[in-house]
Amino acid sequence: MAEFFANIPKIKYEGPQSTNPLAFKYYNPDEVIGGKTMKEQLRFALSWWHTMGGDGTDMFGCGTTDKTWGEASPEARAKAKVDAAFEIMDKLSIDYFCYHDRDISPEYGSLKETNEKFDELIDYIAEKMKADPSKKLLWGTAKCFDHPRYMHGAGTSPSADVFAYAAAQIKKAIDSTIKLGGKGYVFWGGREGYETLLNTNMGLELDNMARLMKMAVEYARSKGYDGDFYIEPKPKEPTKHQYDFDTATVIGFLRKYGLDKDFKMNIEANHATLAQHTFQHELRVARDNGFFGSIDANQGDPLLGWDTDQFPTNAYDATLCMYEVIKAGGFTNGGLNFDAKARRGSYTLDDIFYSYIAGMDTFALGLRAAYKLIEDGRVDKFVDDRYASWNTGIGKDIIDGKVGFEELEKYALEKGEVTDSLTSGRQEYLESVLNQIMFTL
Ligand code: XUL
Ligand code: CO
Repeated sequence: MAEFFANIPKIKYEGPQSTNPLAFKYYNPDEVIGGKTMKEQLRFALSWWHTMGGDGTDMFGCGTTDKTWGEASPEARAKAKVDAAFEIMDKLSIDYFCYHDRDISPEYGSLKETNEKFDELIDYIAEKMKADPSKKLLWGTAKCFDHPRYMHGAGTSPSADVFAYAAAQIKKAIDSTIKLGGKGYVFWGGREGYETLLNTNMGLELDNMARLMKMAVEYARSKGYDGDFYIEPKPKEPTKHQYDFDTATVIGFLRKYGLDKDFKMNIEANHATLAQHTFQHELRVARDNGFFGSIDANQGDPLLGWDTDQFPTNAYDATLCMYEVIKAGGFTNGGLNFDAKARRGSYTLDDIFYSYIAGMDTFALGLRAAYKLIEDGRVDKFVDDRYASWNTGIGKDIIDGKVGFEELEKYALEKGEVTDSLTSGRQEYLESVLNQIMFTL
């Protein structure tokens, strides 16, 4: 089989002093941190759409990277993509991958033909996985937002025919996920939202979105699927308003429709910032409510208001992310999927390796720093102490449900002014502790 990256060696860990651009400085896959190897803790995944298909095309110009993998026909190209993907994963020591159905194999003349060709490719991937069992599917999904039929949405389309078509497509994508042993299935509502309420029955659209998800769960469970379903929140883009706005909104939706036992969150950093939240905020909301699942690791640009899907290089954000992941008990079925693409100007195929190394090292750094932050204990202790008034006395009585408004009024009248009960928030001090941890790793 042709080697696509003959000039790229298997990427090794050389440590923080290394200046070799094709080496890991922080990611040492088999090093044990917090009782597990870094590989087990981080569960890195390759995103098929960006890495194997994304060629730099944007609204202002054509692609800058050749992602044809040397093949002109769609069938041969799809197969070459599989070979190239497995070579990339092998050279980077990435164990997982994620895909949309159409990333694996494009649409052909009819759904029947599309499905047949898709099945062939899934069989081919299954063979490759058999030959190298270290490679696993993190999650699958269906691309129900690309084709013109989905211009008004898929599950939220005003057309019942489109809903049915989407259901058929999702059924097939679930079948493929099960076949490849995936333990995750993602719903990112590509066009599940609206442009104007003047033409939109929002109530019906949300009910229908829930109906589609319920059918997906019933179908997958009937086929023995015991993995997780994820919703990936995003507030806008492509539609003006996306229904899965942010984690809190999605949790409300899942609880309303009784989907909360089957679904967790797939949180993407750049989607968090588009919703005017920090990445850590979204993870915290998920963790506190028992919905932490998986992560799309990337970052946006604070000066731009769209989804730039940059490779994550902000070590502070990665540290606070991994802090939340550790506090959530680590990944179970989820992982860190690089839903990220090299900038249009980083156009060589070798840039795939430079950008993954950058992203993987950033999260390895984040993992190391997060454990250090927890072991150091100053931040956690500060937070515990800040809320100490809830452990005894009136605070405990409130938590235990022993007092109501009458008792609290009596307490306040007797106590008098309470400003003296407060302590400083010490934000600057805590930020300096984080700096100290980051720079003395
Ligand atoms: C789009 C996005 C998607 C999902 C999968 O912003 O993040 O690629 O991750 O559909
Ligand atoms: Co994503």
